[in-house]
Amino acid sequence: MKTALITGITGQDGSYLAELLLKKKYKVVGIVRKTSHENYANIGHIQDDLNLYQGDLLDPVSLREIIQKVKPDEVYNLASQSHPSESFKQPIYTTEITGLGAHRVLDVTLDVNPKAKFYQASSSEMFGWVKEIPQNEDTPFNPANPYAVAKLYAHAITKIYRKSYNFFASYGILFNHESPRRHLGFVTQKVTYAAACAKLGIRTSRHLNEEGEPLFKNGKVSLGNLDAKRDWGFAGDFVEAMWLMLQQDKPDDFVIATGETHSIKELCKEAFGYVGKNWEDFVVIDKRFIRPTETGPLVGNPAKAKKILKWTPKTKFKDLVKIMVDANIARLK
Ligand code: NAP
Ligand code: F7E
Repeated sequence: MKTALITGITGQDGSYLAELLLKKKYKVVGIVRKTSHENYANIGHIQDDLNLYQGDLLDPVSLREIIQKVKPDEVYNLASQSHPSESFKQPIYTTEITGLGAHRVLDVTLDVNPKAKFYQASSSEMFGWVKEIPQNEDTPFNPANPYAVAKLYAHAITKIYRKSYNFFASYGILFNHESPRRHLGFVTQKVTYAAACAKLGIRTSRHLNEEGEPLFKNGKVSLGNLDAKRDWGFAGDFVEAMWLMLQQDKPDDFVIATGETHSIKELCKEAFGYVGKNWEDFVVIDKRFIRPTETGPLVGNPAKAKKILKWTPKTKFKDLVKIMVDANIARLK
C-alpha cells in the first residue's frame, strides 16, 4: 500500500485528490491547520478513511515531524493562500505561505525522504500579462500579482531541487478549475450562486462574498471585471492529472487546461440563462472587485499532458456551469 501526503487536504483540490487516492487504495495522510474553527466541510464524508495531522506551512518543525513519521511515497503540496485578489491586500503573508511554505515542504521532504515523489501546485497565474496565446510549457512567465510571484518562486525552486539533487519533483501548471467545493469568493461560485438565488427568488443571501457581505443583496450580485477571460475546467478532472504526473518514470512539467477560454460576461450569460433569467437584471459592477492589475487572457494548451499522461478534460464549460448552479440551488434549499 502506497502512502500519499496531501497538504491543503481541506481545500477544493485536496478533497478531490484524497477521494481519488482512496479509490486507488492509498493510505492518505493530510496536513490540517490548527484553527479556532474546524473547517472539514470538503472532507467530512471521507474523514474516517483519512489520517490527519496538525501542521502548518509556516512551521517547518511540524512539517518535519509529520514527514518523518509518515514517510510518504508521494507528496502533493496543494496548501496555499490561493486567492490572487487577496494577495494584493496580504502580499507578504501570501509569499510566506504560497512561496516560502512550498519551499519548506520541498526542503523537508528531500531531507527526510529523498526517494519520495513530489508534486507542486503551480498556476497559470504565473503567465500573468501573457506573452502568447494559448500558453504552453514553454511560454515565458510574466506574473501580474503577488500570488503569481509567490507561485513562481515555488515553481522555480522546485525545478532547482529537481535538477540539483536528482529529486523527483514535478509540477502541474494548472489553469482555473472549479467545483461546488470552491470557496464562494471565486467568480464561478459568485455567479452560479447568484443564478441559484435568482431562480429561487431569494433577495438577500446568508452566504457571504469575499468582502464578507451577503453575496446576493437586494436581488443583485456585485462583480468586477466582466471582460477578463479564463480557461475553466472541473477540479475532479484536474486532480487526476496530478496523480498521473507522479506515476511517470521521470519528473516533468505539464500544462493542465481545457484549451477553451470564456469571459466573465459569458459565464454570467450561461449561468443565468440556465435558470431562464437575463444576467443583466442581476449583475452590478462594484469597483472594489476590479483588481489593480488583471491577468490574461488565459487559455492553456494541454497537448503535452494529452500525449504523455494520456489525460483529457472530461467536463465542458457548459456542464461545469450547470453542475455548479444545481449544487448552489441544493445548498440554498
Ligand atoms: P483552496 O481550496 O484555497 O485550498 C487551500 C488549502 O491550503 C486549504 O486546505 C487550506 O487550509 C490550506 N492552507 C492554507 N494556508 C495553509 C497553511 N499556512 N498551512 C497549511 N495549510 C494551509 O485551493 P485549491 O483551489 O484547492 O487549490 C489547490 C492548490 O492549487 C493551491 O496551491 C492553489 O494555489 C493551486 N492552484 C489552484 C487553481 C484552481 O483553479 N483551483 C489553479 C492553479 C493552482 P484551510 O482549509 O485551513 O484554509
Ligand atoms: O477570478 C474576475 C477576476 O477570483 C477569475 C485561483 O484558483 O485561479 C484562481 O484565481 C477572474 C479574474 O480566480 C469578480 O478579475 C470579475 O479575472 O475566480 P477568480 P483567479 O484570480 O483566476 C488561478 C489559476 C489560481 O491559481 C488561483 O489559486 O474573474 N472577476 N469579477 C472576479 N473575481 C472575483 N473573485 N470576484 C469578482 O467579483
